Amino acid sequence: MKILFAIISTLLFSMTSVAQPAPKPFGALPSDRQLKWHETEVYGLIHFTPTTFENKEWGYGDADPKIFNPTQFDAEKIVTALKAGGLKGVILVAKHHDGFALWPTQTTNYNITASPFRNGKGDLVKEVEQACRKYGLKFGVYCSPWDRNNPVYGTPAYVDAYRTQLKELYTNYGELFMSWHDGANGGDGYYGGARTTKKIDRATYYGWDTTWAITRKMQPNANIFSDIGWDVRWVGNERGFAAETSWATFTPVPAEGESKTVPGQLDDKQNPFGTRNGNNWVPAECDVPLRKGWFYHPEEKDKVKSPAQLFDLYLKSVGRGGALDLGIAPDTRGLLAEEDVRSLEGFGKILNASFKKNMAELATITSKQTRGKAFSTKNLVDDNTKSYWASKDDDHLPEIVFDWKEEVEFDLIRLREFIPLGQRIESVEIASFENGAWKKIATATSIGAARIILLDSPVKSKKVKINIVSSPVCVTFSEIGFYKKSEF
Ligand code: FUL
Repeated sequence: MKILFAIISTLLFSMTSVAQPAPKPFGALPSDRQLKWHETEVYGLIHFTPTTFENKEWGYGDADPKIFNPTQFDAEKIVTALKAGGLKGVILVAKHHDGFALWPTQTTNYNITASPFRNGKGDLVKEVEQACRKYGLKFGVYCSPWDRNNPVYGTPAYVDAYRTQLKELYTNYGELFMSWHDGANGGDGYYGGARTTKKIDRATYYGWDTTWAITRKMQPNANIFSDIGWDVRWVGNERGFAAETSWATFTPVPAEGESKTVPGQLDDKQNPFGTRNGNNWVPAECDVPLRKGWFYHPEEKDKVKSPAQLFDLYLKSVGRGGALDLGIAPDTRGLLAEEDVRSLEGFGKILNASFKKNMAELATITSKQTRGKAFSTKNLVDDNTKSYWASKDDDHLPEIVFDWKEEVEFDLIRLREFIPLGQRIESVEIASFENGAWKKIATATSIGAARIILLDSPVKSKKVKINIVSSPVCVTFSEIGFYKKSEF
């Protein structure tokens, strides 16, 4: 008996010890902070300052703080409307180019306490932050480096003040998921009454390395956004979409005649595409206003994007491995206009209904190249991005087959790689078995965190296969899903 027990345990031990280890990581990898950012997918960027009351896009920096008087401002109403739209985070423009700080900063008198808002005792950053915490949305800040109000803009004293502003924002508003730094820099402005033009040297003036070291230290989970990264890159347009092939890895290209890339000084033609085998993991954020402009303008009432347009942008941003950052513009009451609320709600409904049910859950899923039990095809449909299917080391071009008892109808296919091991797949092909033969229905490149394919028309099928066409290493998938797009 003892001997039998010993044999069995030796056998079991040798079986587990030969179990396949995880694939080796490939290329640049995401940090934990970036992995959390990928889960956010859609978030809002709120622009609301005296510029709203001036009906402008860029305040000159000379607006009287008294015009900032949103008598019905209600952060919870705004945040709940965003939540209904499926947004999972909010970035508040705490200071735009006009220099007006929405919190009681020590660095300038040009701030919320000089306005009638809450009788000069308000802190709008706090109100939005608290509403986000209450309704479970992540919170982040945008603090414009360009400041058209500050008299010392252009001197080292301003850079100190800017860093102090960031420190205040990093200290008093809990954990931030993003620190957003726009690229508009220097030019004409009020500058304390000088009404002049100030030019700065983008390469050296702000000392971004020093500033972002502060971000890392004080807010280690905040993703730093700028046109070059560090964590998240600008997609290269403000229309809300990435290129069809958009790699999460990126090596920024210096502007012509420059040897170094610094924010505001790069050749951004590469940004929509990323860089295959780039030096760092820097996925694209696709920013676009819900209306025409970033700020509210009453005359743009009929320029609110429809739920269908938003869903299209979702497919071209999140569905291309990036995120959608939607500009939200409260009106002078301090509320979202009715048409904005309706559109967000419609978008949220399409999202929810479209991705409610993964039809792959009903299929028998097989692959000859499965790496081992721990990497089973079951992991493709368990709704858990931490588990994944993987192929064996030598199987770079595996095939996965989905068999259904009953015919299914779908027009959306969502693929997710297990990105902690890198962006491995170069291209895939998807085919449906029809009348005794495989018929190609889709191809895709650059999978990464998510690749969503919308077919030209719905496919009805009982058998579908996905095969990798090109990959330099064995591959992983944390999800494969088949869905039917819902109409609004
Ligand atoms: C740009 C700014 O110039 C716009 O006003 C807006 O804030 C947009 C999101 O970023 O750099």
